[in-house]
Amino acid sequence: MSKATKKHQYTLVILKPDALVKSLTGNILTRLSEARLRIIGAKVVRVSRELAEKHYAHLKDEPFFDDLYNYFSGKAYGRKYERVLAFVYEGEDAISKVRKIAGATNPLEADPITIRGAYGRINKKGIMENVIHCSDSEESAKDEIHLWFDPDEIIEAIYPTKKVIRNKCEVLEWA
Ligand code: IDP
Ligand code: MG
Repeated sequence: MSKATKKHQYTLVILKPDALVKSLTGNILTRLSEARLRIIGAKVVRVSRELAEKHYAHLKDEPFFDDLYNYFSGKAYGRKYERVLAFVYEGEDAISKVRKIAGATNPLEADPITIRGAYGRINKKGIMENVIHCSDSEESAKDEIHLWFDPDEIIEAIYPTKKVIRNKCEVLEWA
């Protein structure tokens, strides 16, 4: 790809509960580090139904959404795994680079050398347990980062913010 077509982008990466169950955190972060991107936000999150419905708004009305929520929230694996790790990565062509390393949505169709191809599976309920989420476009990256992170949880001001008063304290919110 020529230099002129490269785009500076942000992308949301989530290590889903199956990544934690399979003890893949270090492995996945190492693979992602090969893309030469920078982490500008990182945290552990318990996924509420509300957050899952907003994050997967395009799947909310699917008959498998309850099972998808059970998986994505980690409830399927018990209390110890009711969490995900969320990251914001920044860099040239961040979205396509991470999607390439992650692989196709369906782990059975994903290239075996990708994260999903190597570690994903389809569970008994038919849900694609594919280990990692990554934004698929600049528009969805922006929406997802707004949904998952507050401005002061990201090391750089990447989108417009506004100051508001909450409990007598001045805090930053997305504008
Ligand atoms: P993506 O994660 O590759 O962006 P999406 O279509 O946004 O793919 O789906 C979100 C997640 O929902 C998938 O990663 C997978 O875990 C699950 N999923 C999507 N479609 C299906 C399906 O048809 N059957 C079972 N699980 C699905
Ligand atoms: Mg998606």
